[in-house]
Amino acid sequence: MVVGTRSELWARAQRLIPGGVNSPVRAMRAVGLDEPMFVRRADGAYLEDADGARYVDWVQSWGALLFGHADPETIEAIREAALDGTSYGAATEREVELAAEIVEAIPSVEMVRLVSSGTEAAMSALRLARGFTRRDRVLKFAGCYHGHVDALLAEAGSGVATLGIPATPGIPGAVTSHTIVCPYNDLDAAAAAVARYGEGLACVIVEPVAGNMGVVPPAPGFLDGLRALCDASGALLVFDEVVTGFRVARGGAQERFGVRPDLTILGKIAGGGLPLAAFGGRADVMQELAPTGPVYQAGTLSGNPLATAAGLSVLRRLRDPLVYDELERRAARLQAGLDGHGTVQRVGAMLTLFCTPPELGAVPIRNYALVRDRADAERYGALFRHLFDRGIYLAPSQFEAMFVSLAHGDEEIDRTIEAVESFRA
Ligand code: HOZ
Repeated sequence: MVVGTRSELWARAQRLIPGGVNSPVRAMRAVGLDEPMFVRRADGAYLEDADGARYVDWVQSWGALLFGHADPETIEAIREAALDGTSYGAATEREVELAAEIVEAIPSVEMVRLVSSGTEAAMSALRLARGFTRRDRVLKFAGCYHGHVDALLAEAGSGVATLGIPATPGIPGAVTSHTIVCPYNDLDAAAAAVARYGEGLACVIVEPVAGNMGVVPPAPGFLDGLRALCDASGALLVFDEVVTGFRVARGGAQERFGVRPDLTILGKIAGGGLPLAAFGGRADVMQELAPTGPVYQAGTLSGNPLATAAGLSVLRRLRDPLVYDELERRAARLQAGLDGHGTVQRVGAMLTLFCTPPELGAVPIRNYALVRDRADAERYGALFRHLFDRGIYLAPSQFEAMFVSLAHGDEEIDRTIEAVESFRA
């Protein structure tokens, strides 16, 4: 089914969809493109656009795909499920199976509820933290992104950072007045905020490895320090593992760094590339949700049969430790090839090549202010276009990550490294 060339689609899209896209970063303006890519199909490590051009895809649906596009096992699981109906809005066996798989994998999760998007999971986890503690305030970190939840868009990463939006109209001041923002990796600032607001603090929410300002690893002691601050103040510690869950380890960043949050937000890989997300954690907190408790949360498509089938087909394969050994090997090979072309920051199978000026060399970037200061978004745009012209697709923003999958072989990795080596800005 061919409906139009990229340019034809772009012309129509702009008349029909605000900005021509359904999520702002996709417009690719930040990397200097006049028209975004329109994807026609994809397989393994490759995307094919509406004009038939093929690209090595380092976005992989923003990290959702660990086995690459159109993975045969996932497709078969979805096909089989679809034959029995696509949505019931009722309880199913597969959602119990998926919940069991998540509880088994993620160290701190005792109970879990399934929803349809990361934003929905973050919004619900925040409500639950507030309902459980009977407190309103939330502490977040600049450059972290937790979906487009009103209270959490303050100094947010991802598309908000890409477009340089300082504050979004449409969010009442009363909503953000409960949001406190600290610099990432700054435990002293977090401690000062907790000392000041601790009694009213419902939760501290953090990406345990930041992925939405580019990849910024947690400094040694940062996550443990947040755990201690929460224990002392009675606030809940919430890890947003939408990106890191099942990626940096089967049990996410909490397994890799050995810190147990009270609540965890999951998405992306958990749904095997279909719209599914989840939030889970301590049983006593989760039991506060309706219908056992008073905190309301609901959704027609929650636990959707196709999404649970896809999620199960992926998560069951992650029990094999070779998956993570192999992801680590491939990501390390990519990192080694990119080192020397900017600042490469990597945790497991996620990394960012920050286009730091050549005269600076590789300099560690530990927070959002340093990302803004040291990473040259113009230079990243030039690198993006250089690679795009050579059939390699990076995230169309400096404030995102490259996601390594098991579909990326040495050939795709080496081709990417060669293309980066040929870039001269
Ligand atoms: N917020 C997503 C990346 N962190 C972008 C999603 C999209 O544009 O599809």
